[in-house]
Amino acid sequence: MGNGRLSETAAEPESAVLIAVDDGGGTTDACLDELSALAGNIGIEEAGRVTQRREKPHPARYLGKGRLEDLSALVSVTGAGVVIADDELTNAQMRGLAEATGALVIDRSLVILDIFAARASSAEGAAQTELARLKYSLSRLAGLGKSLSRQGGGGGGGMGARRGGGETKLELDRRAVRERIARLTDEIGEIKKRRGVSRDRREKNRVPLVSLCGYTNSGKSTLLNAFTGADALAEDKLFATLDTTTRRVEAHGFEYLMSDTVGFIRKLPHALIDAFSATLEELTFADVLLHVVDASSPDRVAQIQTVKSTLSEIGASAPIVTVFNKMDASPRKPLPFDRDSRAHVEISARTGEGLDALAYIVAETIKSLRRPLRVLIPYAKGDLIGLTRSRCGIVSEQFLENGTLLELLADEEMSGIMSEYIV
Ligand SMILES: Nc1nc2c(ncn2[C@@H]2O[C@H](COP(=O)(O)OP(=O)(O)OP(=O)(O)O)[C@@H](O)[C@H]2O)c(=O)[nH]1
Ligand SMILES: [Mg+2]
Repeated sequence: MGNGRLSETAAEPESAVLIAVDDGGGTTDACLDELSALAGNIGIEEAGRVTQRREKPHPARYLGKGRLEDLSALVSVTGAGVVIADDELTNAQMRGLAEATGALVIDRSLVILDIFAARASSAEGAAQTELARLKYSLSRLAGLGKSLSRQGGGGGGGMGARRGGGETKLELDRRAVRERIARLTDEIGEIKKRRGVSRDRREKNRVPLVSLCGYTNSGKSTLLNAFTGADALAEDKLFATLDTTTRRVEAHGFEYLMSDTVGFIRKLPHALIDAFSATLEELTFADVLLHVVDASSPDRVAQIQTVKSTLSEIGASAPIVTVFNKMDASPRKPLPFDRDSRAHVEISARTGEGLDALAYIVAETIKSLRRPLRVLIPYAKGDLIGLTRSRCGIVSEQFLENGTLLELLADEEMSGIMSEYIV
């Protein structure tokens, strides 16, 4: 499919008016600053902003009538060719905004999808990104038929509308999109299967997995590089990393894997979370999550919240260690406190400050992890049974001829003590 990105199709630098609904949560400015940076990543400059205080977006126009008139005026005064909404728009809202302003109307999700498309370099990243874009556009194509025949293909409406030219073409598009979605879903399923195999191997070898997670641009890749001597791409760009890089680490008598993957952002499009399941799954199999926070960001509290809710959305539930990064950039004190976090550590991935402390905390956290174990303890070792009862979680207990068969959850130390009885 001709899947032209916004950044490719713009003949010259575009400028855009950003619009947002302010629900009174106090984060609208930060959201729009971020949207402005996102747009900048695909070559669209901010021409101005229109916000409106209301509980939720208007169903047909996103903004209320009066603010919509202000928006139209600002679009014509600035000559902006694009309007970008901070929330994912419905077809009706895109249509309403396009009719009122005459501009190309897009939303935050489409901008993020476009950045992902520009960054995807591996086959896996490309497949997942394309799947996300198709899922996004399919939901729009589905509702666009009527409006397009009425508008003759003009006006806004994102990728679907810009390419669409009538119902027959749309029907074809829709079928082609569905077929491609099916093929990509198979491809990604294969990737997952392969991953599953290597994960099984890892489980057998009992090498713990420590996964970096965090807001985009918080310094995850820089940390992986500083910590393990890896050469993962680290850049002052949103979503520099779309793939997973994993490195083996040996520190404080422990061996573990550390992996770096895609960062999060507020309002991450659902189509992306769906499509990136193969990559994000890595986080759900982690034994420890290192939550990397850009301590120098004025937006850090909201960023921590976003990361935590995204983690719970994808089902990642391992113990969290909060890593306050960029401490060299004189962050404001006191640092925010996350009550769900096991430990906090302050570092600078850039200068290397605090990395020893981090290595120590990771080792301590791994030591405290309980892993499933099956042991057969001879009846003569009654004292060991007693120790097991007090120190481990017992899942099941069976009295056999030659001893007690236990399924239990044991930490590192207890696993060592019982190593000779493992069955
Ligand atoms: N001052 C300072 N800058 C840092 C530090 N760590 C990372 N950075 C900078 O922050 C920017 C982002 O770093 P990355 O490591 O690419 O961040 P990331 O979390 O991997 O970002 P994505 O992959 O885009 O989600 C880069 O310009 C880094 O040089 C730090 O400790 N101090
Ligand atoms: Mg990165």
